[in-house]
Amino acid sequence: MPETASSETAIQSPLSPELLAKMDAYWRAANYLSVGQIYLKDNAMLERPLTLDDVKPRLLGHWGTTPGLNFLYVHWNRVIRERGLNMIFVIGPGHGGPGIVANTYLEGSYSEIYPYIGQDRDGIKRLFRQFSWPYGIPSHVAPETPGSIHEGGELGYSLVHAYGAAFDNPDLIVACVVGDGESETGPLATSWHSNKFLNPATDGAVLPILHLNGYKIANPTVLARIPHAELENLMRGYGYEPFTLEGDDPAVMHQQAAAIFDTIFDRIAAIQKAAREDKSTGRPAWPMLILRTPKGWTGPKFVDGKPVEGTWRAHQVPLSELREKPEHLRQLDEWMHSYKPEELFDAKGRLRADLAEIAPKGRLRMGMNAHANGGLLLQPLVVPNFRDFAVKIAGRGQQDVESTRVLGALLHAVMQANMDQRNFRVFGPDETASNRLGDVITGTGKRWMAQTLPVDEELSPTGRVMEVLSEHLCQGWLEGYLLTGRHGFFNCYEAFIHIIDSMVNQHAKWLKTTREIPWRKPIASLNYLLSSLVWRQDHNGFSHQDPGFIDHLLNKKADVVRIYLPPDANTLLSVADHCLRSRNYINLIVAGKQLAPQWLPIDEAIAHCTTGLGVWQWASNDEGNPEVVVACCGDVPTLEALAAVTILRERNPDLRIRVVNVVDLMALQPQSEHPHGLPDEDYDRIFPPGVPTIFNFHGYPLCVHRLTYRRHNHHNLHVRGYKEEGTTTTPFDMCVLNNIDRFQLTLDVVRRVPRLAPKIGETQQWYSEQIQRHKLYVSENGDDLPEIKDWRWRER
Ligand SMILES: Cc1ncc(C[n+]2csc(CCOP(=O)(O)OP(=O)(O)O)c2C)c(N)n1
Ligand SMILES: [Mg+2]
Repeated sequence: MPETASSETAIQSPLSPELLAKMDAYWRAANYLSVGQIYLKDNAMLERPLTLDDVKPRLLGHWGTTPGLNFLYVHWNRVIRERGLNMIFVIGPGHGGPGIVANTYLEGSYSEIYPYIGQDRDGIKRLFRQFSWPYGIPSHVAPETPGSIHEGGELGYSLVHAYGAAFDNPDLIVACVVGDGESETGPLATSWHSNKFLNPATDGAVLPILHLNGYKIANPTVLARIPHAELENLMRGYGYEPFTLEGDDPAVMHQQAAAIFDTIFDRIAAIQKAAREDKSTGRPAWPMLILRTPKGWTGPKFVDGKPVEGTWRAHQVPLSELREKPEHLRQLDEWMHSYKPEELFDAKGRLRADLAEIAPKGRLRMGMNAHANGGLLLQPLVVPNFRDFAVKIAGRGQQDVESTRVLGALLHAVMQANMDQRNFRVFGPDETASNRLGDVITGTGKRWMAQTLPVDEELSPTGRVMEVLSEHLCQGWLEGYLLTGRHGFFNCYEAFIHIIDSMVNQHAKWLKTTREIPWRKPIASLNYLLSSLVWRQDHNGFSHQDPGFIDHLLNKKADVVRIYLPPDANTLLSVADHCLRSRNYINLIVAGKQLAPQWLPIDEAIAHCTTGLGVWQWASNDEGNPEVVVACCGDVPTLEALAAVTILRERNPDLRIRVVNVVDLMALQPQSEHPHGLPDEDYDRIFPPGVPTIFNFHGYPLCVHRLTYRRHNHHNLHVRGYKEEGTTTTPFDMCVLNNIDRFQLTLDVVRRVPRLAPKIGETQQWYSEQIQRHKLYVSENGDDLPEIKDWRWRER
């Protein structure tokens, strides 16, 4: 294996002089259009001397990374055309948006999607003007950009998205640019390991390109300042075969790039052939490229006497004081003329035909690749009838079941039913079995391309469950998988899903924006199951107790986010079925994995989930006229609420109690705020004005207040929930510590119902005794009181 291909190929010249000239001209055209987007609102073809009137009032965008991206794009175009490759790009330094917009414009995709940006002088003027302009297009490779599945605004997720796109897409090649600054982020650092999960026989290829332009915004990058051999060894250590391309002389660089890309794509083809035709197994060393070029290549070398090209100063807008310094305007004029636009565009402002012909055609153009508009390729998921997996309810609350285990059986069936389509995967950070979803692994296995030992179970190069101890990888792979038109399911411990808070933000933004872009077709929803919940961390304690992901998602747009807390297995089945079939949402399902009582027969469960919240008549005795509403949301809070109801019945037999359970958290919001919101009239029927509600909630209490603050009777809504009290203790003690326990709820009701005021004193006394008894017992016995552990719901 060569040390680097640059030494091997330096003497090769695969490009004919004509093609070399055309590719260089094409690159110049892309650079010209990129600079134009950043600076100009008029005089797009420089037909008259540049004046300040031609320049945008606010200069916004990023030049530094852009010429490198443009260089890559023209070279990708050549290999796509010559080899008929099915290829998409993922741009880590997505702030190089002008470059990708320029290239999709040059290849014609842009004008086909946005006809008002035509292939003429006016079109170019509009192309320039719209960039970073109010109500125009964003500065990054955004959802608006043809061919993109990745914004690249928040750095770190390029490579993981690329791999997600490549899984189960054997004909697809994903060229992924990783910024050298981006490569310092945690998610990117772990993403290199994705190659231990990519099967060359059944998946596509990812070509990582480390864009080593040496700098970030204001600093050098780590990887640019270690010896080159150390960097190559790092890449070898990650299991890649590194190639290096370094230089700044365009003519030399074009030849070398062409030679290296030929070698690299030959390697990819050979790896795939070996795996697919020769049936060789094992983990190949996939090629990757280290591209070492100056930041801001071909831009101003010096500005105000300071070096710019090849430094961090080239990151954003190198000439930014056009109004204050005439010299800057002159330099801009010189810079733009240096690309010789008159050689690139004809009199009408159209890219010259002999240059246009070197771009791929039709669907092979990266801006038109359907994989980057996954909804176009989306096949509906086959979901077997979930009723077949229902728990038979022999008396409410009389049998204990692990709800997520029941879901695991459904997911297994979903996996089997979609085996031929190969478009469904389950992702999890080493917790799929722990979350009781182990059934889904049976018969499909877990994907693993690294070494296996006899002790291993269910690891397989063809496995369809993806397990790796990186929430970032699970999230990013799933996003890439969904964005390219497939389906998936992410299971995670509740407390640790926060690790990807920021990634889900970005996905939510993507979904929100694509809803407003007609050509982007809906994709499958991103489905989360959070289990191993705050209330049942028997092994782990405080570090594992955090229900705050709910609060995090509540900040997102109402038309993107759905949050469900099914109280038992049958409601979980119904919710999961709905989520798996849905489009363009982020669905959060919060459900426990521990043995827990089961409440609703399947038909009731479906009806309950359909309305999202409702009165449990079988647990109520309000006869349409309650004195108190005991509401609950989440499996453990529901159990405690029902236990409180049985205590209240004994202590106050004539008290009219209504029990309300909430599955769909968003139903609490007014309809004006969320499409799932219950109409005010219905809400008032369930929570009658003037009647106190004691609400027992799975997560932080503020959440419920936030959702209901516009509702009537909000002042009479009293919420119990997690208040950051945790440790390794008994399940019931966790409830006690956070005051969501049955004794507390009983006392709350007595305190809030005016008719029971005379009983407050004695109930307070009773409450203290119960808590004392409980504390003593758990301290001495290390377990909950038998009457608590063995408690069962009793019909009236
Ligand atoms: C996670 C994250 N942190 C910080 C930033 C702010 N930021 C934008 S660009 C940039 C430097 C990126 O450097 P590099 O990846 O090398 O890209 P390039 O040099 O190609 O512009 C930074 C720090 C960001 N976009 N995302
Ligand atoms: Mg950089």
